[in-house]
Amino acid sequence: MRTTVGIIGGGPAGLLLARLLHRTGIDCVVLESRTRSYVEQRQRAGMLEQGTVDALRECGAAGRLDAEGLIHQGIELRFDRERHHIDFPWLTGGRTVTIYAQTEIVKDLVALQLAEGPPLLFGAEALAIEKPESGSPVVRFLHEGREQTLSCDYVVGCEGSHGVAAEAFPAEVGRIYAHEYPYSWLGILADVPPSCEELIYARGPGGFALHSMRSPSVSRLYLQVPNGSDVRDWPDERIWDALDARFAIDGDWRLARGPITSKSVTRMRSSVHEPMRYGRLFLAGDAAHIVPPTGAKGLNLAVSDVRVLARGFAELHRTGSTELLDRYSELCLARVWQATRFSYDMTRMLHAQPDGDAFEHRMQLARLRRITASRPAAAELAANYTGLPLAL
Ligand code: RFL
Ligand code: PHB
Repeated sequence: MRTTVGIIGGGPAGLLLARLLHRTGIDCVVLESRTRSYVEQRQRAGMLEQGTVDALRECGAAGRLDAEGLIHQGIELRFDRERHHIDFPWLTGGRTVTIYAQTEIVKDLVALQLAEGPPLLFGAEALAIEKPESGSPVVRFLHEGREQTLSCDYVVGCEGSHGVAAEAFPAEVGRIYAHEYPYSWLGILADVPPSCEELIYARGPGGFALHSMRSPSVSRLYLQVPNGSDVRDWPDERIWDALDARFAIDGDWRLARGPITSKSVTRMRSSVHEPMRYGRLFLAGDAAHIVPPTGAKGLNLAVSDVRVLARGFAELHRTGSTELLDRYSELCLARVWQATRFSYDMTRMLHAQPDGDAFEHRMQLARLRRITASRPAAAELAANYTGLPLAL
């Protein structure tokens, strides 16, 4: 098999890149190791920046998003039994965010790609990338029980964390900056209407909790738990009791309970792979960087990476110039480090330290008070949360 751009991974990054390339007449092939139903069911992100919504619209994949996405004007911060609204349009000159599940974006993109192309192979696991530094890199992959090769002009690794693409960087070229956090998130989906109109980020007794949603009848909630926690130690009652305690405020507000349909534990980490390009090989999305979910940046960063890349390939196709492709790593990393900083700060501000450090807790409350008392401090949070501009 031969193509211009070989894309490894059919998550949001790989699927959106394929769509953007296809629309500019550049041929590509997507190799996805898992099955269609697996990638369409994997529960993950839900908060989309305006730039992410724009990118999906630009490539004709936003029909359902426009009909079903929930537009949010802000978030709520809770601490010390108080609630505070952070008003995004007021603080940012009119910006909002949209709640639409990653599972639905993936379903929309998969359906379009299977109907209109380019080729998308499920059950196709990339094993290695050969000659990434040369003019004709080759992806070795396993499909239908036999090893095959895909010869490309360029390869883009969109295969999420711990991928084969980063492994193809020589040790002296690639460097990973990483940080582990001493806590995890227990995430649940529940068949109950959300008890809020906006997302609630709470620093309550015992730690962090987040109330998000998937639709008017499905809630998505997260709870800080110790690293190594097992969902079997968290029966439904224990989860609802902990959520109740962390969201508690003075005044009447109640968290509605309902049947929990899914539970999972996610570790929190930050990592950035520098550079994001080696020869004819590019990394995009989680393959290049991981952020803890507190700032809701992972999916949005994956989308901004592939927007830069798609523009670079379009410029090459149209004019023969590699100028934009040559600046890919530098352009993306500037935004990636800002999102990494924001996610780190949000995470540190809202989670209890496992050792219960009282000084650290006071620092967190002072930061939260500053944000809720000062317009410039709140505006800084709002600008980062709604998404910093793409430097293009
Ligand atoms: P993905 O989604 O991991 O997709 C990678 C795909 O590559 C496939 N693959 C391979 N295919 C072929 N050959 C191989 N060797 C392969 N190895 C892997 C995999 O099967 C998979 O289909 O990466 P991508 O496309 O870069 O997208 C990144 C996002 O998924 C991720 O950043 C977000 O989900 C992070 N995230 C959030 N981001 C947001 O912007 N807003 C949020 O509100 C948000 N909430 C979250 C999140 C992530 C979470 N978890 C579980 C980590 C909430 C949670 C709990
Ligand atoms: C989600 O809806 O899954 C979600 C929203 C905001 C976050 C993280 C996750 O910060």
